Amino acid sequence: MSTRRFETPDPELDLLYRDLADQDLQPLWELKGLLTPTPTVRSVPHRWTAKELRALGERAGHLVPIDRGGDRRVLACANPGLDGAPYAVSTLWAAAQYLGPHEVAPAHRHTPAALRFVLEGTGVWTLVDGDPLAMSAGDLILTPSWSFHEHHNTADQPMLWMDVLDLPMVAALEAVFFEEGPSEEVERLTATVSDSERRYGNPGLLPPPGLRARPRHSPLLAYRWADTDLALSRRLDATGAEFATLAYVDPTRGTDVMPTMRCEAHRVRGGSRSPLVRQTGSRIATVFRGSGVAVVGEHRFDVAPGDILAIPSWTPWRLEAHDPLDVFSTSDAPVLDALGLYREEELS
Ligand code: 1HN
Repeated sequence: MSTRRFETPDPELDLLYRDLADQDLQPLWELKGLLTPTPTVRSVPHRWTAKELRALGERAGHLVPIDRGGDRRVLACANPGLDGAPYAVSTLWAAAQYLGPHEVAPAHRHTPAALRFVLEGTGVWTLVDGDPLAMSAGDLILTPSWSFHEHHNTADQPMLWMDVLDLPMVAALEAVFFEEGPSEEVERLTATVSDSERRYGNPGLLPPPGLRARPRHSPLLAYRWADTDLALSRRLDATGAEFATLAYVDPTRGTDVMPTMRCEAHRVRGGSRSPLVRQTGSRIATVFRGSGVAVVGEHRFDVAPGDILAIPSWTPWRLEAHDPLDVFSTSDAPVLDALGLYREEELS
């Protein structure tokens, strides 16, 4: 590839443009669209239905053994606006992962951070640096940057969950590293309560400051649906509002759970809707319970449990509930916040 050569009818100027191109230089005065009044957004609003994700995951489960799929049986949501890149929105990877009965997705680690939101089932444990985290429907499980993680299914049923990674962001920063886990047999641990939850999962109670771990991410690695459910219903009771959003936070600092991803739980009362808002940064959402409509830009997507939605930057969105609607979402907001680029507005 060579530098773009600009052309003009003025022969002398045209010569200059040729010589500039020879030196891999470009004239700013010919460059269009660098600074736009509002963000240029390549990703488009999109919905992947649970029905298709489940059916196709199941077919892959029969046809593709885990070792053939680079250790994971994952169907990547590829946004139609991103020219075939396996990214759900420009900064986030989102996928459905299908793990069959008694299968193991072996340990590895990478600098892109991941989170899992469990769509259905129970009986899978994710070991994060050896700590066994049980996975059940509605749970949020973190696998922070560079932590070893493997998944093993102890059940006779398959399990399906949504993976979200900051991979496109880390790839853009050219900071992707990857390493296989130890090749010797890892002990397939299970536990009803993880070490992380024993230490950091007690409401309002933490080890004294001097005894706390201080990683860049939340030391609490699992957020259980029963707690989320209770917190959402209490929030609605407390405010009397039609709609509640709660942020999952690092209990030691009150900050986002990981440096690159903000996680939120939303509940809309049956027959109600959330305000129409837009924010800078990209968001992935999935429906956990209920049904309704997700308005994203010009689209009105009917949504059911397990559907995955792409909500691109600066695109107005709202949730409309038929029955009470519970939605999990995650975004790159901590990065925009840290850089002073986060903007949010409510539209009438
Ligand atoms: C990964 O490690 C997992 O551990 C899932 O479950 C999806 C997508 C891209 C790169 C690594 C997992 C992934 C991934």
